[in-house]
Amino acid sequence: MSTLLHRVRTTRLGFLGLLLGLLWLKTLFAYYVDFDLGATGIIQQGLMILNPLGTSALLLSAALYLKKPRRAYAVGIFVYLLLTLLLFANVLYYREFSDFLTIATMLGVSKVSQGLGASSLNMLTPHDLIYGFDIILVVVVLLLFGGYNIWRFLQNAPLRWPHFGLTLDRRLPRYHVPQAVSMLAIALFGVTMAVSELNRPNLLTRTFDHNYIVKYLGLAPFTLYDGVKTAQNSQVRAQADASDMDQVLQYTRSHYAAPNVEYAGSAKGKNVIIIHLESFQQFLINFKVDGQEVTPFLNSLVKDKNTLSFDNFFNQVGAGKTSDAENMLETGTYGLEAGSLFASLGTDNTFEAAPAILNQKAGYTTAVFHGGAGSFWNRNNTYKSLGYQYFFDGDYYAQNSDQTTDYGIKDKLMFGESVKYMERLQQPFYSKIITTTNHYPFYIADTDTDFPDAGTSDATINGYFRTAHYLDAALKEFFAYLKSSGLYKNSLIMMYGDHYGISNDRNTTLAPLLGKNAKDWTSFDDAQLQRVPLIFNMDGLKGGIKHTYGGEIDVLPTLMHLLGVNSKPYVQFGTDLLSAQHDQTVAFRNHNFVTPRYTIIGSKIYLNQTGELIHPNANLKAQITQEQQQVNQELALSDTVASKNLLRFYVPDGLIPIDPAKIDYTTSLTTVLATESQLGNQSTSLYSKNGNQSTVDDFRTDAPELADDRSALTKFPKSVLKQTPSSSSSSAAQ
Ligand code: GP9
Ligand code: MN
Repeated sequence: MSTLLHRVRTTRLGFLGLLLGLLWLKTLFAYYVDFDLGATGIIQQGLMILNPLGTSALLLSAALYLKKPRRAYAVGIFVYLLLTLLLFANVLYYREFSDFLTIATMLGVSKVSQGLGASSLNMLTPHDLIYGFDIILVVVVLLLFGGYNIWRFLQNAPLRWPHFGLTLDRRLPRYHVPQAVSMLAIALFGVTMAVSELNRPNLLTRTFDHNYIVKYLGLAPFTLYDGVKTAQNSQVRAQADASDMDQVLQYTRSHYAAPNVEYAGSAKGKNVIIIHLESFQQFLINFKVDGQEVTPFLNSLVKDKNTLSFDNFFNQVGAGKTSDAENMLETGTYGLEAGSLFASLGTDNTFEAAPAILNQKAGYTTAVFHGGAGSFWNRNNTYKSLGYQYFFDGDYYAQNSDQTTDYGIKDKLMFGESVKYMERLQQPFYSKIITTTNHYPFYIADTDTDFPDAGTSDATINGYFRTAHYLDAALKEFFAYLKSSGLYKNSLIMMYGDHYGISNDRNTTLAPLLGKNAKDWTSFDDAQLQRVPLIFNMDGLKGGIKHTYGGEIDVLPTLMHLLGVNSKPYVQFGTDLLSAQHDQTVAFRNHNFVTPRYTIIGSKIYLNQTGELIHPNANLKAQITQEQQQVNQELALSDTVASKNLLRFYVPDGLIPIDPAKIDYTTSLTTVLATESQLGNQSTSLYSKNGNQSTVDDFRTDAPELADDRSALTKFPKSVLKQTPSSSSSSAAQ
């Protein structure tokens, strides 16, 4: 021990080692006490414990290369102070925003950047002393000695400066020691990177969650990575100007499809309840395992005379998966070629999104319900940019470990617990419920479903039918609630599958269940499986199963026209599925595409009817080339809109640009309740209309978790009740 202390006091390496140790401890303290990183399992815990070491050691090792001892120590101390400051600034920021500081926020250029305002300082807690105790100690001692020296100076006595027993190590570190230390640090960082990639593939390319990057790689790498991205983005943006919109508008205006009079406005003034069916593919509809329907409820719903559905409707997501689907549905623009638009541009881009348009043009209250971490896919920021007034994320739901799967609380509980919030929204509302149980790895306990195992060699496929069956049962319970509470008659319910659940590499195992031979399986078959459901249900809606070809990009104009809202002024790349002018070419994010007759994969052309690979004559070839060009143009224009943030230059139809900084999701509940009580008997919430009585009792469920104790359905979690509503968001609600 004493030799260790001696080393710290007399050698550079020892001193830097002390700084590294202190940084490590402080960071771990922050990880466990202040940040809610949600590390589960030994690998994640291990990575989280190790990740502060590599980068800190690498940065501190810079001090080993300097010849001049004073400079070397100064650099070490500078790096130490900088990393401590970064950590502490993040601790304060996280307390307020449940997110990490981005470079844009630090520079004050981000739209949500209040940065570290006075309110962050109000949030200081006594344990924050941990982050600065060493610095404070050094400063206090120096000050004391300063006073002591002034006194000695007056006495004419020689001055004494405290040196804490520290002697500057004037020797250069031994040959290759600096290099060895840096290499070791890099190796350590490399190991955390590699293990992270194994545990969470595409961590950086998907950047779906700031929490994840910090949990796996650490705070400094997050800041650096974010800085590089910000620099790239701002370079592209700086070159953009309003004239870049011309080409875009030329395309979207000429591509516009007018509403179908049979449907236009048929859902005018109704609530919109969107149900996001996680990983749900169209082939599940009417599919049987062991003679049992996987989705009996949806099967019957599709046959209902009030249901309009599409069976040639495709998902068009890229690497942003769920977030890409949400982006297309909310904005009518495509996701990005690489990564997730929500994650990389969602915080700062300007959007013309459904929540903002419906709120401003048709008086809708807008809200999302999602029983998982709000930061996933950067929803906590992007939803603000889209104009969502309220976001009921995982904090608003009971989160006992037996009630959740990997991505959020189980669907039956999710629907049940959402009711107590939904009934308090002013009507009409535009709302979205994100289900999560039917997500890879598709696990559901026997206590939650008795659906049979499909018996293939792939547990993922077998699980998929069980979780889909569970989701179907949850939908049935929710629909029953909608009907008995009376909400049904004022609402349009829209359901969509976001993307595949069974990935292409598993499709050959699935093939026999679909009546196909695994040997004959081609990329044509993979493409056909990208169909997902799109279902509208409403009392009095003109029902039917439409065979029109279309994709997620087409939903927004379709929905807006059903609601009687003009879509023409907005930049949307899809067209109304019900319109006679609807464009039936479905572009995939990788530029492949499907038309009612052909499926084009790279240079291959398949005939849809037979799945045959065909060799086109000159005529067909020219036609397909032209269609390919249009697909490429549409994707490229959408990418330009996103990467250059072009919608900031284009304010259509008097749409008031959203100020995300005015939206605060920690007060979603309290603001909704305050609005309801301010409006008094003008309030249009279901709760008010029901004579200020909750309709929660109308929700019936066989969820075992709620069999003996239904309190989660009625009680608001304490933490979400104590937030005081901000005046800005309560006025936005009206
Ligand atoms: C989590 C859920 C999953 O919130 O939306 O996203 P995915 O992995 O499907 O993209
Ligand atoms: Mn998904």
